[in-house]
Amino acid sequence: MQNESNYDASSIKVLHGLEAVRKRPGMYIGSTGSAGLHHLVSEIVDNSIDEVMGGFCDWIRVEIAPGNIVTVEDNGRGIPVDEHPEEHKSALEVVMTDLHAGAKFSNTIYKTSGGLHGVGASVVNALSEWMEVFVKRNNHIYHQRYERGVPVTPVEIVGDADQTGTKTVFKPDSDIFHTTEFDSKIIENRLMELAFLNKNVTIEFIDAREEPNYRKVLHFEGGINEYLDYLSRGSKTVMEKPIYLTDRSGDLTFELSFNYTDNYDETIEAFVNNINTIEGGTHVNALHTAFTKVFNDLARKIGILKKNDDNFKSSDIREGLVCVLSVKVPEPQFEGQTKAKLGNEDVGSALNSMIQERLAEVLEIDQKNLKKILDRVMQAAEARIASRKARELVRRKNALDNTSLPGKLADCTLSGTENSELFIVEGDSAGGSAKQGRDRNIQAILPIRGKILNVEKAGMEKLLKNEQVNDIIVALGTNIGEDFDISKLRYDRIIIMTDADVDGAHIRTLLLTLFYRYMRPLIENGKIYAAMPPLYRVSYGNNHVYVYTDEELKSVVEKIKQEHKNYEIQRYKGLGEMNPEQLWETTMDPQRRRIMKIELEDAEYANDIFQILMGNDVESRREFISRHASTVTNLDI
Ligand code: 0RA
Repeated sequence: MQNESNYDASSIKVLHGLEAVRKRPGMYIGSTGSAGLHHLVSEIVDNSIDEVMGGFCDWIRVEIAPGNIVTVEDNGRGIPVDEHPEEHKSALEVVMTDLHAGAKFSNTIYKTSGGLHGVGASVVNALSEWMEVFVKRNNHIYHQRYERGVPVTPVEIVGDADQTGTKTVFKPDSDIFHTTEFDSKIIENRLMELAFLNKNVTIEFIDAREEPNYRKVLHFEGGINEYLDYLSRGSKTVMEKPIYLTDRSGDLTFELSFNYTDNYDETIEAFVNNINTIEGGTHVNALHTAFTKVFNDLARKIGILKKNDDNFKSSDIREGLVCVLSVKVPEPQFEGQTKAKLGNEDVGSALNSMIQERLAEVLEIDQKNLKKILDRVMQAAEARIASRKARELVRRKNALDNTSLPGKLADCTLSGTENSELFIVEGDSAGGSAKQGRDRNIQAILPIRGKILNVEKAGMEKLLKNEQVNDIIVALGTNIGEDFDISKLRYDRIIIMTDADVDGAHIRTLLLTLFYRYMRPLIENGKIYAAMPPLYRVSYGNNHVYVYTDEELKSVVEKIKQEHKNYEIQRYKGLGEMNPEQLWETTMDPQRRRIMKIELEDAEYANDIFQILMGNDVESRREFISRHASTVTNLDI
């Protein structure tokens, strides 16, 4: 029996609510700019995702039509349409018009409310010029239309259905939003996140404003592991496949996938009930704490950290980390600027112990990946320590004397200008010739001794303590690791000039590894070169010619023979055999010399060799030596 006064009361309440939303839209959706506009779509899609999480739905279609009209359709159970016991109207109408019905009608315990999310379909309805909902349920299609949140038709049956589902169509109100133009990239990105996080759903996205229509089907069988591979695409990963961890404690669940790359920064995508928490929060802090604890414990256990070594710091375990964390929390509290930061302390502590437990369990079994990860973390720790030392050294030197460049450096008068060059020269004698032969305006010379080799056997950390390496760092002026600053670079080009022999190859490998690990932007910006001194000098009659490769030698000799001349070949064993003029002519004169730009792959290769030769992975070293027998003979190990 219809109770009139009750009906009036509920209508007044609804109108009151809609008015509040239209008066202060920012309170409900954050803003009336582009972010708020796109939030409308998320809000409707999230309702369908709730249905996916409940296991009732596996398909969602999102379409943006001309006029920026949005359609969101799913094959869930359909919003209930039967009469609401207290309000005496269809449950559908209550969900679409009553501000507080959203949470009550949510069929998941993982509420998205608390921040800007989960405000419900009624808020989207209130901020739409018009909205229409079609519900397939009980073999019927039910329909209702609203304008600025107010129903303009009753809920009525408009057709037959042999399936269930919900379709919502709406046009954002241009009286409310500064812009009603949707950016399809923003929507597709959000849908892609949802498809990665819910691997059993297929999401179709259509931008029908484009001709022909833009259409994308999003379905990721691999879930967050596939998300992880997507995030690390284009980077070199430490492990072949990501590590996946999951656990539950009461209603709190987590899923985590991670890998490491050789990048300096951390990439972490963290979600709470499918909401991207871009500001982090207690769950992300828990992850960092758990990783740091477990890696330190295991590093001590297997002897990578020795008794007197300091622990790895959180920043060490974060360098190069790529991670997707998805947690489900019954009562999330969202904080921060954009309400995208999780505040629940209890969630943090529970997650911390769950992640520790699962991580330790997996890595104790997977010793191979454990070693790979700890090597990567160790590399970050070494870079941190080295850069602190370099920083101290630079500070100390500056304290003594403002202009205290390394004593061995013969600087150029125009350092810091375009075309200025630093030659890092192997050996004091070649260094001496280079100093005499150079163009002192633009060419600086830093000789380094072959002695640098001795520390190689002790690895990179020791190398960084080496005085000669420190000289290089100070001469370049950029500092290293996290303190690296390319704007401080004192030369336009850095040219490594080594002999074409064993020691030369060694030094080049070391220097390239140093640049690759601690000053990578130098390589990325094309600042590092290798000099290419000639291998031969061929004299004939009163002439001579320098020859840089063995193939060239053949053709040069051939040519001289044809001219029936006598000739003599001198093979250069090292730079030291050339006098200053010869060195200038053949190797240093910008007009005549040959130099080779070092690409990232070259340095990466040097780093691999260094790693294999210096690392504690005996198996790889043995394999490498047998595979590269000839190269290794050259490297003299
Ligand atoms: C609560 C109960 C039931 C369905 C839904 C919510 C529902 C809401 C949305 C919003 C978008 N798509 C949706 N699909 C389903 C049905 C409960 C039942 O059938 O027993």
